[in-house]
Amino acid sequence: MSDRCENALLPEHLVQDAAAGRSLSRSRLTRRSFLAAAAASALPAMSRPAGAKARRVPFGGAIQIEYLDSDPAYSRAFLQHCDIILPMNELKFSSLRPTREDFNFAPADRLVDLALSNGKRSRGHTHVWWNALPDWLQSIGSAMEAERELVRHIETVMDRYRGRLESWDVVNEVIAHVPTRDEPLRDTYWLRTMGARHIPVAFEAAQRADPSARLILNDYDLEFSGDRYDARRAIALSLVRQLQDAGIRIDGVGIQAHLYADLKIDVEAVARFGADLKALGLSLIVTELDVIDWNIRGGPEEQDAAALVVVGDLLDGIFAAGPPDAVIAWGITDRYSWIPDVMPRRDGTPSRPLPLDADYRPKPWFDLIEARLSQGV
Ligand code: 9MR
Repeated sequence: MSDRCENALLPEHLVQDAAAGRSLSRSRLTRRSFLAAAAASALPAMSRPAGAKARRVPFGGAIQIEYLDSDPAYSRAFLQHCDIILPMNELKFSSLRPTREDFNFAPADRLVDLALSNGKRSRGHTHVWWNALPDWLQSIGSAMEAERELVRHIETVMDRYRGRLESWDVVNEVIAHVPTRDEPLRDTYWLRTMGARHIPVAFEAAQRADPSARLILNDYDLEFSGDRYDARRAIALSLVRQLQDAGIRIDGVGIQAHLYADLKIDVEAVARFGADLKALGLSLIVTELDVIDWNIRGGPEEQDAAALVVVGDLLDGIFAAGPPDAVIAWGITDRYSWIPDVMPRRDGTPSRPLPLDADYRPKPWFDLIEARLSQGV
């Protein structure tokens, strides 16, 4: 890795770009969500388009291995509703690398095989993350040794799944939660040990290992209204530009879309973000869609109504710059989700984060997604 890359990702460059990001040209957009929502809610609750093939933009879901055997309806729901099925946790560093010597591919293999043997597609999540790191890795303090381990990891994993995982979240959540001028990037093991150059190093290794995979920078809180979100979007754009300036390929940005139902999506800013990325040759992909309804008062009807607005607004922003690579939910049914564990509803009633409810019935917002993905606009 050249010095150029190292310098190109110094924080001050990021911050300069972050400020410039706010004056980017505004793209025109139409607000379709309410019309589409009205049309969608006229559909009978159980009706689904004939199947995945009818969609112009693929829909996917992240699957958890722990429920495959205990709940047969679970995998059936993924097979019925998804074009893309990806392992939620089994391709993370700590799952694949319980020890330094060994790679534990069996659980990920099972999920990727489930997808591909049923004519579905799959993708990889994720190489570089601050979380899910084994202790043995975090005890490595030398930059050179950490880089060797990172590159070996990416090369081995992508080599194994070459041609089978169509895209990879090469880096996940590298932007600071609350970015500042001095600290635009998140304080992680990788940043502390290797500096910001772990980002170009990871993308370069990924490109070498599987040139056919689309390489994605994935992050959260890229869709709401407010300075913190503006800054996070600007830093994402800055990272893309800096990678490109250093001659390193990046194909898209993943908007995780863990959507707080009580926050306002900045539809125009998302549209502008998508347009700016498009101008750089990149696309958007929605990677971890679910709805956080902990602050929504009332019952299922109010929860689903709030979810419909926030999902509709997100789709308006995303589609304004053209169809995304895919829309992927972080699960499929309310029966299994991380949200009630981490952000339970204040009144103790069940959360409703996912496209299907706990009895596998589609929500109105899933009908809206179906409509938009089928139309492709
Ligand atoms: O939903 C995932 C949960 O099952 C895991 O225990 C956790 C730690 O590996 O990761 C969760 O998924 C996260 C994803 O990998 C990155 N974005 C935030 C997701 C929710 O925490």
